[in-house]
Amino acid sequence: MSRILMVAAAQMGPVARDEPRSSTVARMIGLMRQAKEKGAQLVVFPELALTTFFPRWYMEDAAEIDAFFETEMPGPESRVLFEAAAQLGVGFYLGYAELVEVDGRRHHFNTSILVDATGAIVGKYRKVHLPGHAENEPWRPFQHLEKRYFEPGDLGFPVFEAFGGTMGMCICNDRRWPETFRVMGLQGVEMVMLGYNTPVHYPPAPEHDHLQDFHNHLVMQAGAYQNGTWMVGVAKAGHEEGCDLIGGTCIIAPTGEIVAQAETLADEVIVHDCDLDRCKEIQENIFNFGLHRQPEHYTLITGTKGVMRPPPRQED
Ligand code: CDT
Repeated sequence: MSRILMVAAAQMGPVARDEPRSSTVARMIGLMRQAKEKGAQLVVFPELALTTFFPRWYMEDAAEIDAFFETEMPGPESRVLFEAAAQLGVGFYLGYAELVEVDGRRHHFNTSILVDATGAIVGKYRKVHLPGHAENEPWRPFQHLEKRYFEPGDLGFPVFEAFGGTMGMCICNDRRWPETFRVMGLQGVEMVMLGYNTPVHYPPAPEHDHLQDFHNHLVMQAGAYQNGTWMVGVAKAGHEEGCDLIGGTCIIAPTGEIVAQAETLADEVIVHDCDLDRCKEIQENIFNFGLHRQPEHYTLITGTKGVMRPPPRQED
């Protein structure tokens, strides 16, 4: 039986701070319809897709911050997205800001969910690698306050049997960390979905601004190849509230090759027929983990957070 999954990457152009969620969701339903017309069974949306990328602003007022978060999913404004998906018979990956209360404590996460073609949530991931800083840094032209507004995800990197394969999720900065992919690779992942908001300008090292698109593809192509998995990376792109975000939305084969790529910085759908069995080309050969990995030599990776340099050499 063929395991071909037609996936759509639904890049979004900018979302203004005052754009109502109803308008953003209507744009997403439009993208979903385009994807369906092209034959897609699964549509991948960006990180924090329902709102502007709010960590660029320093805020202290809890109500102002919480207005960017969803307390239920589907919620009042996102329910129509679920209904449209079920009506079209397509699944989707959605990134959003999640606010949950557990044992009287409120938790804020940068979250993604996987929804099947009936509109049922079949997987959830909470972003583990939160970039940026926690306090206002006025020297920056814009802030990146993910460490202020979110806590690190508490679900690890689970994979889900859905859409005829083994599906994994991660979010934006996670793609820069090989550990993200390897933990899913060790669970036999066959397609990793990821949404991102990546500014062109990186204030701590502006000399790397011209490399943002290169680094975006470099890490996703490496993650795909080194784990023999399909990869779908989806941008929120363009000039959003004075900040330029990279595009480069793409679908990557298990060989690491980009097989489809967006051409604009606006709302745009690209698709590809992904043969999930092609993962075997890599997973059963060059990266046959069971045959070739030597985990006894990798203990530093889970035992240490920062760099552990060797002790200084003793002079005789
Ligand atoms: N959203 C997100 O994680 N963005 C980061 C920006 C660079 S770190 C300030 C990224 O890794 O793309």
